[in-house]
Amino acid sequence: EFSWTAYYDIDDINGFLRNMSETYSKWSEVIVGGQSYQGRSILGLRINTPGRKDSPKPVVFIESGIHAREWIAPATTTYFINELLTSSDPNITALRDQFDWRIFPSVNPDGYHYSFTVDRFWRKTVSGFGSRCFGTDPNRNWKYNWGQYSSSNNPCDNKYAGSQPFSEIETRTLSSYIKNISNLLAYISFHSSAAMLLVPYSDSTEHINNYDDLIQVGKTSLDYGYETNKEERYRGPGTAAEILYKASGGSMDWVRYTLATPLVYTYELRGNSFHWPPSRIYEQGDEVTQMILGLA
Ligand code: 0X9
Ligand code: ZN
Repeated sequence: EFSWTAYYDIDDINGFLRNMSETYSKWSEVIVGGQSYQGRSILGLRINTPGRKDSPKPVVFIESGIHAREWIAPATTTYFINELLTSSDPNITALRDQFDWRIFPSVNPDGYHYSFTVDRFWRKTVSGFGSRCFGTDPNRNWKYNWGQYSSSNNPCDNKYAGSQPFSEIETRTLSSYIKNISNLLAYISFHSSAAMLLVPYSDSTEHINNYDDLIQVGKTSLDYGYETNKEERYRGPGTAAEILYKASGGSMDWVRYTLATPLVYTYELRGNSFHWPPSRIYEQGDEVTQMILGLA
């Protein structure tokens, strides 16, 4: 039985998605966002309660677990799905009804499985498995200013950007799925464990045209989060270049640049070098739920 007091491998997460889609089949369906090197499907859940027929709801896309070892990201994402579908809190049912949700708990399923079974600190994909060094950092592989900052051209490096932009089937297929979404209002990416909120672009200190709005909305989100955890304030919101480090080839920058999506955020959740006690997944699940409410 799936719960939020333990971490689960990819098959269990996908089982949870299927289960939810069957239990709530009127509102939700399993969606395929792409494919992985080892032949897995990148599964997500679409939640779209009936609205007015002539006006499609704005889409909110949640990308989680692009880095394999950041286990709290998929765990809080499934927690959030569960909240959206089962909560009777009027704030949450209103949140559920407000958007057309596309939620992907684990967009690097091979890497995630590898981090479960072989190497707890695996970050990358597993493409080229069998070579002395293998795997590409999927958050350095997107086709926007590829290979510039915090990126390596050495396959042995944890931040290997790949042989070329979109060399990875995961980023290639997922990006084309995202491109085909109309009405994309918000793109949210979950990582750990820096406890910060990042806005585009990650490789420049320049501020984009709606930077002030992004910061204002982001602050409200962080206020909601702090109200819940009352323990640790996230840094930011700000650009990675200003509050973390310059990095290129990330998903959020590609989405913002290519699709001009108005609201694009990366949350770095809490934790200690990617560890977060399973007994406390609930806390970060509630925190993430509130932070998304704050955004909304
Ligand atoms: O370096 C990263 O990819 C992220 N930090 S992590 O420790 N989780 O690896 C920050 C990414 C911020 N930049 C973009 N999303 N482009
Ligand atoms: Zn990460």
